Amino acid sequence: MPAFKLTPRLVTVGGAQLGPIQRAEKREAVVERLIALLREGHRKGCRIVVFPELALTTFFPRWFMPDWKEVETFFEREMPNKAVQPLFDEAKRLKIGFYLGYAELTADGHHFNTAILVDDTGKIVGKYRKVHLPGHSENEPERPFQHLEKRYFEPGDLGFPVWRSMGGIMGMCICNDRRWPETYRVMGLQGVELLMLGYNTPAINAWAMVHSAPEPEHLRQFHNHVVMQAGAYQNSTWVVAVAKAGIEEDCSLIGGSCIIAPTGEMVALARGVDDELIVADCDLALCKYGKDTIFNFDKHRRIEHYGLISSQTGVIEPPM
Ligand code: ING
Repeated sequence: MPAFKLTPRLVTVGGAQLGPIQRAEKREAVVERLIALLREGHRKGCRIVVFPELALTTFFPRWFMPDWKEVETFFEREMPNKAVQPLFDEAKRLKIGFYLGYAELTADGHHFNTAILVDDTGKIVGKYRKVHLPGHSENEPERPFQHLEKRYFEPGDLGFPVWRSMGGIMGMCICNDRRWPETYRVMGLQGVELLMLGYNTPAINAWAMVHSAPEPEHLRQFHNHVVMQAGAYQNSTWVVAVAKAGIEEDCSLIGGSCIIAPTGEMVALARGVDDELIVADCDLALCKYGKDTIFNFDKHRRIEHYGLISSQTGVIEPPM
């Protein structure tokens, strides 16, 4: 009996981890760092390069800024714009698609934590706005640093779309989204094969510092990876996850950028916490096995029992 042979569908993907972006660093200087990583990706045969969440500025939700004028200095009003255009131009010249996270200020005044997918012809083919916003909305001075995403951003209003582009079915999410199984499943139900995400994850949980026993640091990295390896396996998709890392304005952000196969195995992992490119040949055909067998959703899921997942937000315990 000849072994079943899958025709490979190879896409070489780069994860362009960024080291810290200090508050004073100009967007133009950051874009030069992004272009350097893009060029390294080109040398290594990448067709797609994934950059982190909020990749153009420092992670500004760590500060309480009462003046919205100051907050909005961290947002982009157009995309591309003058500061970012050189990245778009170089990517088009090198025929490389990319995921870019940034803070979006819309023409009608809405604020989102956003990511775009640009294809290898330089066209913006997809946009995603972060759905799961962690942290809090009011200043909590007792914290060593703030996490004011609920103050500075609105929850995403685009859902979890996927796009056919660059040889596969591509999906995006951002940072905290990766901790919620619903994120992967909604894209899994659309056949996602390559799920890209960026993250900025503090090494310590500021809330725990004040309200409970601080979480041991090693759990940060464990939780970072376990949720994505599970999401990749349970939806038979590649996951490319890219950190902004290092000590940013005295706040330590974890690294751990990685590329995870549809089997859940990690095939590339960043070593440091600075600008660093990881690369993997992602065979999208590998997704087929899981989608056709163990996670053949149409064959095995029993949605008549899943109602609570989308009809109930919080926990309702059984009566005492
Ligand atoms: N950062 C963090 C993340 O979800 C966080 C916030 C850290 C939540 C640790 C829970 C535990 O990775 C962002 N930007 O979402």
